[in-house]
Amino acid sequence: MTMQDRAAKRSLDPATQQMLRLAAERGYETTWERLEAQQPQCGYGELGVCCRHCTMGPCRIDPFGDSGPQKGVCGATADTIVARGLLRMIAAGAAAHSDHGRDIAHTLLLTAQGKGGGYEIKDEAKLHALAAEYGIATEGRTKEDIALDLARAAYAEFGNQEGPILFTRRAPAKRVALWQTLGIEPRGVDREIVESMHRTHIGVDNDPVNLILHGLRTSIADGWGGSMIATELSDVLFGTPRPVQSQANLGVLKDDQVNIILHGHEPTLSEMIVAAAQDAEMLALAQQQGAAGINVAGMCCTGNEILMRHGIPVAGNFLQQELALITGAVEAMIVDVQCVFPALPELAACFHTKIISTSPKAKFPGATHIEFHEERAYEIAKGIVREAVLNYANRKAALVNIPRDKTECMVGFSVEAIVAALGGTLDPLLGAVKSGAIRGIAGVVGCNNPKVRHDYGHITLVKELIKNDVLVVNTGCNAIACAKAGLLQPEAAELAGAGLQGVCRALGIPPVLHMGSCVDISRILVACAAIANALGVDISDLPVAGAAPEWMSEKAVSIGAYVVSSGIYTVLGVAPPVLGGPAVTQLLTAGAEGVVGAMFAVEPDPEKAAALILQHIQKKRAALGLG
Ligand code: SF4
Ligand code: MSK
Repeated sequence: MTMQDRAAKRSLDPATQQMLRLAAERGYETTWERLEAQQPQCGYGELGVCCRHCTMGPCRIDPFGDSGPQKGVCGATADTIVARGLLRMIAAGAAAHSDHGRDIAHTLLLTAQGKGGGYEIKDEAKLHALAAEYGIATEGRTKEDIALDLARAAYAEFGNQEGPILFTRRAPAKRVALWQTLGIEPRGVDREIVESMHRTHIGVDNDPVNLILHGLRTSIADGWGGSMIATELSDVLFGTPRPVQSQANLGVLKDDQVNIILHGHEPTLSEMIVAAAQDAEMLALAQQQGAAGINVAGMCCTGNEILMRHGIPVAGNFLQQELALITGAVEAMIVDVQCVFPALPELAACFHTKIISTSPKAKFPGATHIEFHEERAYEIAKGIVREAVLNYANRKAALVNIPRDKTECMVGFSVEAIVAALGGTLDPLLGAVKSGAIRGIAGVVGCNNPKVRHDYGHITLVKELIKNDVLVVNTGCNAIACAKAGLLQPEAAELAGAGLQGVCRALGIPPVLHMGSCVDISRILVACAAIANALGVDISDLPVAGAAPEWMSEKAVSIGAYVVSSGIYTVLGVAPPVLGGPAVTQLLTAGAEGVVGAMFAVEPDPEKAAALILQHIQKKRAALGLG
């Protein structure tokens, strides 16, 4: 296979293909080579039938049943092992999102106490709305006093023993009642995660159904708890996103400027870096170093956070993190937590690029560690930017290869922004759904995965959906894929069916609405709840669906679980490690429908995935009498 063909097989994105060809030419190792080196990957692991929860193991179950053990040493069956493994994945994913939410609550607390090193409360209207939801008095109080009570109340949601988690009350009453009947209404965020670990210890919960039900409860604590707290309090601190124009792909890096890439997830650090990069002192220093300016670009979800709020361009999604380094034009890649390859420092050593880790929770051997503390946020951010600026002089011109590809995008569709675009009420959207101009709404989210052709699953599925008049809302790496492919521009309406096209043209919006980072899938839940409440039905009655065509992380497992728990049919492009447990597989892909009103499907072909979603939307429309 030629280098060209190989690169095209790995990615749909031209900038990525260009960098992959360069990597092959120069012998830089990327995730794709490491995936190949891992072949064949463990079949037991793939099916989820291995367990090392105790030292009587590790145990694995023969999936074919004729040549190996059918039970672990303790007697655990394949379904028990699979269910325990899945529950631990959900717990890890929920922990990641929720710890992010806790950090934002902590930042709000410090800010309210006057100890936030440069943060301020940017959205007072949202602060007041949330205070009202929590029953916090606002009359005659300063925003700091209100924020202090709000931060404390949100903080308490993590350690609460009895619940309910307040934001679960945003779900339609029927949904909440169903969760209560099933015994899966979450109590405190941390409690459900801890209980997941307890239940999956040897000799505790061995009933696959009981384990999966707790997985749903833990995931609800993420989606309607930790993640939603992260989103809402980020809006209070940093502002609720409104539509803004920007650009996406590696072409946003600049030849003649200091390039800083912000990679990871939490907006606390990235917000301050964005501010510090505009500091006159830093700009003067950059000039002294011979640079025309300081160019900040995002990557993955921290990229989405600053893209949505400031229009800071995004350099790429998950699988482009190494390729950004291969441009040779990055002075510093600043990382915090989640989705950051441990491989980065070794690759960065081939260039002048500094990998700067900042979180006490995430250190990377080979990286420069400059620990970030909210109390001294601006001062530390300036120190980090200084490191990057001073590194500009070390750039090796001969190694610089910045692809030209960059695409215009319109982003920033928070629920508030969507309602504003609709003229202040959901009615035009409901009208369009009822008339059939919009057949339904699909949330397409999630990662990249080198097992799937990069961006192909995302773009093919989204194009197919909008062509069939399904409005797409997205977050995470799907949103970045769509930005690069030009689907986040109002002009992309021409790719939509006549009905959706008409709605987009009338409102001046793209057919694919960027709603934010991974934790912002909570915005999609809020939107679904609002639509269901307006129609007087449950979320599971709506013509809506979810999809994650290229997912890879444990966070995505938790997301999938809370989306299904919320009543939304979800199609996965990559199979989770459950297929070795027939009862668990049956429960997730069929039985769940009768329990929570929604289920999973696994479909690697994005065109077939679109067909499944369209079929589902049609079924729901018919049940609502919408035809
Ligand atoms: Fe094996 Fe059971 Fe121990 Fe798992 S918990 S390693 S199945 S003995
Ligand atoms: S960054 S979790 S690769 S979407 Fe949120 Fe992208 Fe998935 Fe990370």
